[in-house]
Amino acid sequence: MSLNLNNKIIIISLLPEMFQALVNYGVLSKIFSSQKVILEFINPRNFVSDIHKTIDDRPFGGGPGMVMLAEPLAQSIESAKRQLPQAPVIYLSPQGEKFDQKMAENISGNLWNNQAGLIFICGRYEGIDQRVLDLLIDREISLGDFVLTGGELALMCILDAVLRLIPGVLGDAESALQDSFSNPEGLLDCPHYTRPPVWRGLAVPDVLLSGHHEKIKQWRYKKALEITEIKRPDIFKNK
Ligand code: 4GM
Repeated sequence: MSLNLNNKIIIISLLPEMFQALVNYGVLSKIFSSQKVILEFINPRNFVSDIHKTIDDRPFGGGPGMVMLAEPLAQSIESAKRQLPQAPVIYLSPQGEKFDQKMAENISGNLWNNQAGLIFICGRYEGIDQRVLDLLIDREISLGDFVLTGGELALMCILDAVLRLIPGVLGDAESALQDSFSNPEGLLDCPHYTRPPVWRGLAVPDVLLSGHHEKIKQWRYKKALEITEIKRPDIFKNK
């Protein structure tokens, strides 16, 4: 049996062009141009046979909006699974488990260490036929308690959060470790300053110019605690 190494992410979407925003810009673009991670798209429209290219229909039971047809999605997922048989099939929807930094670390580690790949489904309209969820989806994730016109933007946010954690993607090896939520205590990040030392009458805190690394570390930790208590008491009270 051959070793099945795979950094491939298959995205099932009616609007694959939207992902150019993720692929072509900023530090993440390198991960794709170097083929460290490979994105592949499957458009469910390619599995529609009728001349009108129907991809959605009115919901049984009535009500506003349209629902994505089961069969083109099922064929898209099955085609993806033939390529990545071990990959989890993940659906983005407002009904999913709430995404956070822990989940980003988990998915990133999974992609990088298990090499099983990932399969994502982006819904449009009011969502997809429930039977696709029942039969073919392993996991449902939500970016937060709000509704978008499609899952694509939510998935781009999730991929950005996941892929920036892959070793070597960020310039400074430590910068991901110090982020809000990612630091060992799960606190918000401390304030940052750069040149000039005085700007519009506002001075950078002396300690940051002192060169005293231990004192700087203590100051940053104290600020992170203060900021977390003020801005996110929900996180702070669990500390
Ligand atoms: C309704 C049902 C994800 C709408 C299923 C997708 C928000 C999120 C959609 C769907 C989405 C989110 C498409 N809106 N909060 N819109 O992560 O896929």
